[in-house]
Amino acid sequence: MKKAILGVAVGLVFAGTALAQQEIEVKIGHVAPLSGGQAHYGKDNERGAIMAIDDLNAKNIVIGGKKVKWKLISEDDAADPKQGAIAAQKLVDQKVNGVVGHLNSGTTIPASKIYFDAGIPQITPSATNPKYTQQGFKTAFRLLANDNALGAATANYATKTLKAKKVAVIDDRTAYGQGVADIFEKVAKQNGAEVVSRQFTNDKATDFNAILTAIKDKKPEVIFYGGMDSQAGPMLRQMKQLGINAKFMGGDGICTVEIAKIAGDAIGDYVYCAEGGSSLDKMPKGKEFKQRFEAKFKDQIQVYAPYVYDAVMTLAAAMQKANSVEPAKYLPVLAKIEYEGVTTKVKFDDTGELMNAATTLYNYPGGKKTPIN
Ligand code: ABU
Repeated sequence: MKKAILGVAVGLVFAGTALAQQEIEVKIGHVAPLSGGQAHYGKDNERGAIMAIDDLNAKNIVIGGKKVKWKLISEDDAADPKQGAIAAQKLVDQKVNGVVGHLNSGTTIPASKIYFDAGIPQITPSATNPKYTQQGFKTAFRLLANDNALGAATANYATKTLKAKKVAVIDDRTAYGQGVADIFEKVAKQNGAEVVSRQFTNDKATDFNAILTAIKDKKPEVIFYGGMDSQAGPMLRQMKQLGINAKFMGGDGICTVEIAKIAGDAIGDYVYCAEGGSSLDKMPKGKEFKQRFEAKFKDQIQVYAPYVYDAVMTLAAAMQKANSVEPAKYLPVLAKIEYEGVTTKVKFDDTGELMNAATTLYNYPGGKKTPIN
């Protein structure tokens, strides 16, 4: 009798060991600014990734005959290109299976060389500078429209719908801010507008009185700002104090819920921004995602969380289809993937850009981010 019990116990131990051997851990790297003035964007992105990882773990996915345990490894690059490269190397050293990020173009572009050299697939859910996919890196993918679309959409709206003849342009000298401002300027000029002033600042600045005073004298009907909400918010307040009543426009970097808080009573329907995807209401699974996100985090989506969610899910879908979590094996499958995401049907062109990416314009009547197309 004792022998039989011992036999069963030994059998259970072996079975347990065998089961444990049947599990693999898949590491998804995520990089965004989790500290500094852009931490609210980074936290939002990280939440999108957490939600995806939790959903994947709830599905008991088996790849290559082994049950997968999905693990998020989240790094802070503080929106700084040097810290971005350090974070990328850390993820490579930890042998992550794929990367979602970085958030900023200024960190995503230099980091993409590190992932390319390591053969690790990378999907950015938010960096919009076109150069990212123009480097010939087969590991680089983007899940939303780039600055060519955002700059053109805002310039066309300014000149064709708002009928602006005189515009001023400011940028924060980052890869994103300067890039999107350059495209706005080019398209506005093509449409016959005069760029009466071109000014720049940086992504840490809070005092814009000198450049706004210079712009005020030129009487533009529209001021375009290439940069993030952490500068656009105080800039709007200072515009109001100086009595500048031009319309204010920007790309997706200012298209947050947070800008209404930062700008206070200087936000309104004269503030416009362009985002590289559909509005939540028009996304295939946007409404459900919004509900689940708000219930889970007791907070609103800032801007990119649904794209981050889709980026993680797209990597996972490619691994499942390839029946392998090895980057070299699933990368060719990822390049050809067709995945029905929250934000859109994900399919990449030969350079890694999202095909058929939508662009949505918003403004802020009463401080509420509201789609206008
Ligand atoms: N797309 C705007 C914010 C992120 C970036 O491209 O730098």
